[in-house]
Amino acid sequence: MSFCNTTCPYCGVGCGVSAELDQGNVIAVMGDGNHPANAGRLCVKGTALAETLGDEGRLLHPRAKGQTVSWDEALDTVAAKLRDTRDRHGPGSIAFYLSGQLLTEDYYVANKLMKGFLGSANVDTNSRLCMSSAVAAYKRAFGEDLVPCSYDDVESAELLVMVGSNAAWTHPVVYQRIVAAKRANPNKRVVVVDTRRTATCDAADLHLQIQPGSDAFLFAGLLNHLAGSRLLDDAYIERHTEGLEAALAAVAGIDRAHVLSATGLSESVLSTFYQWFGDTEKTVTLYSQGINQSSTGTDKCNAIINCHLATGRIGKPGAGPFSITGQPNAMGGREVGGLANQLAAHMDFADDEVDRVARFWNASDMASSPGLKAVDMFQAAADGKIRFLWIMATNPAVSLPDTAMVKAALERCDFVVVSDCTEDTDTARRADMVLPAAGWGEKDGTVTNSERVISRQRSLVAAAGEARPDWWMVTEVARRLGLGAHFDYDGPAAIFREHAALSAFENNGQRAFNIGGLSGVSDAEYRRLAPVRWPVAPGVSSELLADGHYFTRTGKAQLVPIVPRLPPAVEHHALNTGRLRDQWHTMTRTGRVPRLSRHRDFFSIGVSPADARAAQLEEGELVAVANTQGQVTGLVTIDEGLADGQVFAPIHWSEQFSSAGAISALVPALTDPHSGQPQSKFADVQILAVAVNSWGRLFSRRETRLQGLAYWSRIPVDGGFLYLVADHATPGALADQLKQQLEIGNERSISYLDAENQTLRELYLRDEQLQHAFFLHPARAGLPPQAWMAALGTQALPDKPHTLLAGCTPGIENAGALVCSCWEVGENSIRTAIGEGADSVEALGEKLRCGSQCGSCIPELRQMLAEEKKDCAA
Ligand SMILES: Nc1nc2c(c(=O)[nH]1)N[C@H]1C(S)=C(S)[C@@H](COP(=O)(O)OP(=O)(O)OC[C@H]3O[C@@H](n4cnc5c(=O)[nH]c(N)nc54)[C@H](O)[C@@H]3O)O[C@H]1N2
Ligand SMILES: Nc1nc2c(c(=O)[nH]1)N[C@H]1C(S)=C(S)[C@@H](COP(=O)(O)OP(=O)(O)OC[C@H]3O[C@@H](n4cnc5c(=O)[nH]c(N)nc54)[C@H](O)[C@@H]3O)O[C@H]1N2
Ligand code: SF4
Ligand SMILES: [Mo]
Repeated sequence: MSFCNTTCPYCGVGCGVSAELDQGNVIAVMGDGNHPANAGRLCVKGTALAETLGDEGRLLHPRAKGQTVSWDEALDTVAAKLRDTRDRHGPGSIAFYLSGQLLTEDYYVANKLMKGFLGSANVDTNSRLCMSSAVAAYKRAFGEDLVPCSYDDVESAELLVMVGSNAAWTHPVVYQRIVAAKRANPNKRVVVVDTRRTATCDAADLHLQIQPGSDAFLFAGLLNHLAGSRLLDDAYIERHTEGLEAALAAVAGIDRAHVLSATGLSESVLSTFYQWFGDTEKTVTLYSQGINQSSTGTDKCNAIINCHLATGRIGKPGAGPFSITGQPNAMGGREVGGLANQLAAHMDFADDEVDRVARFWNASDMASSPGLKAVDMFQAAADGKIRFLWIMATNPAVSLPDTAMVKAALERCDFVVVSDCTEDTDTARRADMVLPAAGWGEKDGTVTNSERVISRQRSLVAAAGEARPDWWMVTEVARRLGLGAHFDYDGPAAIFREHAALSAFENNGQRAFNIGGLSGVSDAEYRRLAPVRWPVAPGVSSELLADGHYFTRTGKAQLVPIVPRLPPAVEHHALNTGRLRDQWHTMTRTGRVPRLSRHRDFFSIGVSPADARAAQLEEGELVAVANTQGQVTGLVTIDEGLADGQVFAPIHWSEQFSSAGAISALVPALTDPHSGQPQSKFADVQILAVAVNSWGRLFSRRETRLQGLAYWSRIPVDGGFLYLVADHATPGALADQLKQQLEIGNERSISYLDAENQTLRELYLRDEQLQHAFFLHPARAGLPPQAWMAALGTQALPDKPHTLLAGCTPGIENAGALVCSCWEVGENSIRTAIGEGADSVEALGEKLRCGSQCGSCIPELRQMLAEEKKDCAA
C-alpha cells in the first residue's frame, strides 16, 4: 500500500488529492492536507474519483471510422491529412480545438506545433466558452491576463460579492471555506447576485435576484454612486490608474431609478448593497459564468473591475475582482497561449512578440496574426473553410452553442480527429479518427488553478488499453511532419522546463507571467514538485499588483468606460443554463457513477411555480422548451428559486444520455465582440406541455442510446442502467419498439398484461439472471418505485421470478433523491428524521451522517428543515 499526491481533474479550485494505491489500483482518495487550495477537504465529485477509474466506457484503441487501427497507422494518417490539407488549402484550413482539461504540457506542444511550425493560429479552446470575457477584461484593465486574488482573500474579505456564481455547487471547496470564514468572523457579509435563488444563497446575507443580463447596470450604477458619495480612493486613482473621467462620464446617466428598472430590484435591497460596498474596504467581488457567458461579458467584467480600481481595493489582502476559473487547467491554457488571440506565455501578436517567440522556438513557420475563436472556427468548418480539425479533451457537439451548426461543421470538415478518453461521446461518433487519451490518474503533468497555483497531476495507474498522453500524440504527429528535432521531449518534465524558460525569455519584468525559476527543475524535482503560486522568478514578488504596478504601456491600470446594455427583450421565456452539484459537464465520467446520478437523476427543466400553473404543468410530467433552433423535452421541475418568466436547464445531458440531447441546441451562436465568448446563459424559448400515452421504467444490463421516443433519459445503477421513457405510442407498441432497440432476442420472458388498464410488465431472463425489466403504464404514477427498480441489478433472482412483476418488494426503502452523496442519504430519510424531531443540520448529521463530510448538501438540508417548519406552522 502506498500514497501518492495528485490534483483533482474537475473544477478550477484545484484541490490536492491523496490517492491510496494497492497493487497498481487506486483504492481510495482523500483530500491532501498540505495543499493550499483545500487543506484536506474534497467535494463529492472529488471523493468519487476512484469510482470513475476503470476500463468501462473507455476508448481503448485508435479507431478510423469505427475500425481499430494501430497507433502507427493512426498517427501516419493524421500527419498525412494535416500536411495534405495545409499544402492544398493553406494554413488557414487547419485548426486545433483544445480544452482546459488538458495538462499544461499537452497544451504547450499543441500550441507550439500550430503557431510555430504550421503557420496558423487556429488554436482555440473550450475556455473560450468559459472565461475568455474575464481574460479580455483583465487585459483591458491591467495590460495582462492576471487574476489578482487568492482563496485567502475570499476568506479574509469582510464583504464578499458573488456574481453569477453558484459556487456551493460549482466550486464547493471554496464555498465551504467561505462558510467557515463566516462562522469565524460574524462581521463578514456575503452578497449573491444571481437571477435564480441557488444553493449558494444559503450563505448570503443579501440576495440580489436581478433580471437576466442586467449586471452591468448594477456595477455601472455602483461606480456612479461611489463617485457621488465621495467614496473613491483619490490617491490610488491618481497614482495607479488612468481613465477615471471617461469611465465616470459613461455612467453619469445611470442613476438609481435606471438601475432599479434594469435589474428589477427593490430600492431597499439595492441601497443596502451599495451601502455595504461603499462602507467595506476589504471587498472581494467573485464572478463566474453568470457574468462571462454573455454577449456583453467583457464589459460586465470591466464594470466590476472599475469599482475595485476606483476604490483602490485591489492588490491588498481581502480585496480584488476575482474571476474564478471553471476547469482544472483553464489557467494553464491561458499561460501557454491556448487561445487563438494569444501567442504564448502571455504574449500576443505584436511584431516584437512574434519575433521573440519565433526565435525562442526556432520556428520554421510562425503564425503572425490571431486565429479563429471557437464559434468562428466551427462556423468556418461548416462553411468549408476549415478542412482539418483536431479536437482534444472537449465535447463541442454538446457544449458549443447552436449544436446543429457544430454537427454540420463536423460533417462537412474533410478530416476530424478527436482525442478523448471516453468512447461514445456525441463528438467522437462524428470523427474520422479517434485517439485514446490517457485520463486522470494515468496522465502526468501540471495544472494551474483559479488562484495561480501550479500543481502536479501525477500518474497513479497504468493507462487503459492503448491510451497515451495527449502531448505524446502531438509530438508523434510533429515527428511525422519532419519536425522531430523541435518536439524531441522525453517526457512532460522536459516540456515544462521549456514552457518555464519561455515565460522568462527576454521578460525583464514586462510580463507578470514568469515561472523562470522553475526552468531548471530536474526530472526528480519535477516529480516531487509541490504546489507553487506564480510568478516564480528570482527577484520577483509573488504578490501581484501589491506595488500598484500594472502591465500596461504606462504601468497604470485602465478604467474602461462602460455603457451597460440589456439583452434583447424575450418574447416568451428566458432560458438560463448551468450546472448541477454532482455532474461534470457532458457526464462522460461522472455520468458513470451511480451515486453521482442520484442527486438529480433524469433530464429535467426547471420552471417557476406561477409559470407551471399558467401552462398547467405538474412536477415530473413532460415539458418542452423550443425556439427557432430546435426543441428539447424534459421532466418538469417546479423550482421556487426561479423568477417568473425564466426557465433553467442543466448543461450536462447529451444524445448519449437522453432524448433531449444538448440544451445548447437552443442557444444562439451570439458572441461578445471583445472576447468571442458565447452567450450561453440566455435564449428566448417557449414552453410547451407535452402529452404522451405511455410512461415506462426499464432496467437493463445494456447501455443504449434509445431513438425516436418523445422522451428518454438514463442513469447508471449498480449492475446496469435505469431508463425513464415516455412516448405517444401505447404501452404495447412502445414495448415492441424498446425490445427491438435493446436487441432483446432469445432471453426467457415472463410478462403480465392488464389490457384494461394498459399495464404491461415484462421480465427477460438469461442464465438465471435478470437481463431487462419493463414496466409500462399510461401514467407516470402507475410505474413502480424507482428505488425498487434501481436495486434490480444487484438483487438475487427470487425463486419465483414472476413475483418481481408485482413491481415492489417489501423492505426496500424508497430513499428519494440523494441529497447527501457522500453518505448516500436520500430525501425521504431526511424528511422522516426531521419529522421525528431532528431540528438542525447538526442533529441530522448525528442521526444520518448527512452533511458531515464535504458539506455540499447543507444548503439543501437547511431548506428542507425550513420547509418542514413552515409546514408545521401552517
Ligand atoms: N458540479 C460542477 N461543478 C463545476 C462544473 C460542473 O460541470 N459541475 N464545471 C466547472 C466549470 S468549467 C465552470 S466554468 C464553473 C462554472 O461555475 P458557475 O459559473 O458558478 O456555474 P453556472 O451554473 O454555469 O452559472 C452560475 C450562475 O449564473 C447564474 N446566472 C445566469 N444568468 C445570469 C445573469 O444574467 N446574471 C447573474 N448575476 N447571474 C446569472 C445562473 O443562475 C447560475 O446560478 O463550474 C465548474 N465547476
Ligand atoms: N449552454 C451552455 N453551454 C456551455 C456552458 C454553459 O454554462 N451553458 N458552459 C461552457 C463551459 S464554461 C465549459 S468549460 C464547457 C465544457 O464543455 P466540454 O469541454 O465540451 O465538456 P466535457 O464533458 O468536460 O468534455 C471534456 C471531454 O474530454 C475528455 N477528457 C477528459 N480528460 C481528458 C484528457 O486528459 N485527454 C483527452 N484527450 N480527453 C479528455 C472527456 O471524456 C470529455 O469527453 O461547456 C460550455 N458550454
Ligand atoms: S472542489 Fe473542485 S477541485 Fe475540489 S474536489 Fe471538488 S471538484 Fe475537485
Ligand atoms: Mo468552464
